[in-house]
Amino acid sequence: MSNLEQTLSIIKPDAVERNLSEEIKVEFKNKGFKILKDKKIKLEKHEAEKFYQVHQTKPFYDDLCSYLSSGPIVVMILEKENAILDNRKLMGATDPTKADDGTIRKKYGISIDKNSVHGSDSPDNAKIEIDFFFKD
Ligand code: IDP
Ligand code: MG
Repeated sequence: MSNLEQTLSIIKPDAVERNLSEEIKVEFKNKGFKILKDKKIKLEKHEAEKFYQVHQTKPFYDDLCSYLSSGPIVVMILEKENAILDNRKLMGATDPTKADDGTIRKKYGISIDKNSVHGSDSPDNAKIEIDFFFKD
């Protein structure tokens, strides 16, 4: 059965600042993802707080929101069969030191907070996150 999905991907400040955006886009394209929309933006802290509100009870929430709003990011809608799970696989584990070889976080991630990419974790969140950035 076909399961064409869209997911929200973010290239985080640590990767944008190291000029890795184009290289990371190639990683997605090489795995069959179509980049339907993309834009480079900078979030205000209150916007990052809204985006990450599911994490608001976590001890790292404030640092996480400061970090995501610390510099430009690239947000993208990726499309592919099983895009949500396949993007999570391509990203690798949250902590780059635990990520498998060949994953984006293993290759580019610096630390658990500066882990270079975000990807939606479920169909519901993919819709919410795509709307967050691309609803006109
Ligand atoms: P994910 O990005 O792999 O989905 P989540 O658990 O949703 O991971 O956490 C969101 C983001 O919060 C992570 O990408 C990472 O940047 C940050 N984060 C997660 N756990 C920790 C932690 O224990 N310390 C610091 N930052 C963390
Ligand atoms: Mg997550």
